[in-house]
Amino acid sequence: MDFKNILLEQPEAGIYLLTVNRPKALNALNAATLDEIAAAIKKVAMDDGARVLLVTGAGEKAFVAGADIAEMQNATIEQAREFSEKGGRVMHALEALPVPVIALVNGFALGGGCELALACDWILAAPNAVFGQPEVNLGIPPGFGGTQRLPRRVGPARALEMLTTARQVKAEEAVAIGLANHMHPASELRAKGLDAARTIASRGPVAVRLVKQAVQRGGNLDLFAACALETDLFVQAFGTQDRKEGMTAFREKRAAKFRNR
Ligand code: DAK
Repeated sequence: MDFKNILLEQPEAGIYLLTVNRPKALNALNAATLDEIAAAIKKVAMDDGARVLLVTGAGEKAFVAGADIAEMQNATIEQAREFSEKGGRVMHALEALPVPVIALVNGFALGGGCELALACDWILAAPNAVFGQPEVNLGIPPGFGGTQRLPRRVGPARALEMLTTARQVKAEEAVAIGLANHMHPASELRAKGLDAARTIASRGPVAVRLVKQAVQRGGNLDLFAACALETDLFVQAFGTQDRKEGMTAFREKRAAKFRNR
């Protein structure tokens, strides 16, 4: 695929790396970039061999510094709605990918950039990572799901503080409040992301996909219904060849050879 604003690579079998690639604008998300991210997500979603998607930003300064302020400055109300819906669809599609998605946050993750990171399943942060929802400085609330995903990640009180004051949160604090899972030196961030991706790729692929489904869908249900959902997914896995292979390999004291079947 011919992308102008992103890179989509496959550094290893089953592992995709999406890089937002507009470093001169600190990787700000304009409409064209959102379209390309949507196309990349579709490609990963349709690849049966996909195991993990890593998402990062080009350059050393920013993951994504937000929605493109220059592009949206003169938008009409109709265009604003269109843009917000487009961004919303991209974040949903990312979140709904059947495989885990890990954000590698290597600098500013502000506004739409923070929302992009939040649509990923978890975040690894470099020490220079800065998270924030500065939209109130521009006279708008977040438009790509920040008011919904941030409180679900860090709790309503911490989210409301960030959303209403525009206070920026650095990497160490992000880890402390559960916004990011781990902090790694900038020079090691990509390698650590690949390590995590490799580990996931070595596990039972059907099981990994079902785990993601259980956590995401179950989070919107009461505990009883969520545990019933877990049982359904467990039973679904039990009929697979991979389940038989996993248990046989354990008994034979060898590594399992999973086939995503
Ligand atoms: N959009 C466009 N360009 C950006 C940008 C952005 N969000 N952020 C940075 N840039 C550009 C700068 O304009 C500059 O371009 P040139 O002047 O060189 O042409 C270049 O990137 C380098 O930035 P700086 O010179 O400012 O670099 P500094 O190191 O001095 O500062 C900074 C870095 C990240 C602190 C600063 O650039 C900054 O404050 N950036 C804006 C951060 C921000 O407010 N981001 C949130 C945007 S609001 C909506 C739907 C969704 C949203 C909004 C509306 N609709 C429904 C319409 C979402 C909103 C947001 O994301």
